[in-house]
Amino acid sequence: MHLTRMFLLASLAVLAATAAPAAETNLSASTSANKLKIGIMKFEVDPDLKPGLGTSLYNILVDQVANSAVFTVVDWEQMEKVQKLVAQAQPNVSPDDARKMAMHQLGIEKVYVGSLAKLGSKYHLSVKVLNLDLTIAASQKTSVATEDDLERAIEELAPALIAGALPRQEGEKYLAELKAQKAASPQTTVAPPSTSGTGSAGSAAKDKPFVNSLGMKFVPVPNNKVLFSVWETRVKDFEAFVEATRRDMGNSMWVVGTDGWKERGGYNWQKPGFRQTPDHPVVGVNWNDAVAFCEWLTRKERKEGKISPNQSYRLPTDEEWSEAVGLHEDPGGLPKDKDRKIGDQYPWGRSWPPPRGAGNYAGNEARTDTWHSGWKTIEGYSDEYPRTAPVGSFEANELGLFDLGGNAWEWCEDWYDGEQKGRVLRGASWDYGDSALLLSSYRLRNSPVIRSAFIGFRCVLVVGGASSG
Ligand SMILES: [Ca+2]
Ligand SMILES: [Ca+2]
Repeated sequence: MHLTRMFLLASLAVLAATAAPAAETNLSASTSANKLKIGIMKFEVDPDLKPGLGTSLYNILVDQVANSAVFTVVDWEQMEKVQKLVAQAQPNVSPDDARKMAMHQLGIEKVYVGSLAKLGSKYHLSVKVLNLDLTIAASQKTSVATEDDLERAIEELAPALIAGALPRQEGEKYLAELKAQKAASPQTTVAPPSTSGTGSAGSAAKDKPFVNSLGMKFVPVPNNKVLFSVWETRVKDFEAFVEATRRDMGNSMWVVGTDGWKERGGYNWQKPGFRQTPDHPVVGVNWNDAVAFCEWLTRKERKEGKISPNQSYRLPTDEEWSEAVGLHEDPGGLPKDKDRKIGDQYPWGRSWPPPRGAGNYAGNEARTDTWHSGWKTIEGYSDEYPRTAPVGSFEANELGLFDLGGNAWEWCEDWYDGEQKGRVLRGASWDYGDSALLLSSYRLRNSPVIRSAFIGFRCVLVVGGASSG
């Protein structure tokens, strides 16, 4: 018991130490070198509302607050991690006290807590700014008639919320400056969705893909209402997102070494332990990062008129991914129930070992000086890439999709099972060489907060007015 407690306290110290230095009180928000540190908690959402709705609103608020350049943002994952450690180390403290202590440890001065409920036919959105002692510093509320109005609603609340977390005079100054800025630069007119060039989203075909603002290409998949990105999301695509949103991508992730796979400090998506060019698949992104990328891209391209208001990016569902890889499974049911059920189909066909050029898996080439010697590689197979390969280095499948099998594991939207602890990943990756795990029907599951050098993602574009599943 004693040891556990000591470990927890030590972990807490490490977490607090890795956070940026604590903000000083009464600092001026205009001195960017010494920005106020603010925490943003996950939104509390009525359980009967659409899953993911709260996360979308949370991500928009994070974007807005980060883009205001007034605060340093600490996300809910880190807040909750520290809060949990406090609670474990000191089981007698109340949840409120644990939150206060977590805020203190992280050097946070204010925290946003949001909630969303549906009463009658209206959606009620409320966001409060809490002080370090959890008293309310400011609060904003609004009601809207439809789910589609919520994004705009939180965007409209954001300036008041940002001002509300600042000392009063600075808040007023911030709002006045924002108003002046808006008056000086009238909104650019929104062009209608592009229908020229290589094809609009509505008429995309294998030989006429829809090309989005980042140069990602999308093609249809039979029995699907979505277009699939032909590639895994690339480093350069993800870089545009991180630059625009200043998302905190952390400084530790799972990487392979001679001692196996471990979470190690000093690594992130830009530095996963091997060389990545802009055209390599981004790895070291957790499920939440991938979802935030899709939501950012949706907002960006709707504003630009690149996609229409009823089109959106998201992760593929488990069922959609199966169709993309040519696996026709019975509809419905949990991914767990379909795991390895079709036992003779691989992304390249039915043969084992894979034929030459089947994809980027762990062949003999993977055994480099940072490889764990106990890790399996495929007997009788090798490709040119010991780690990730630039997207599209291998042949596309018959739908025109590259690297569904191999290269990077791909996050899907679904939970693996009813426990709702792990999200589904499909397709295996550069470090996998076990025949059972390379099956098209194999499902890996992982916590949505795990960042690893073998995990990336692929986006789909929802076209038309159909709602997602
Ligand atoms: Ca390889
Ligand atoms: Ca892949």
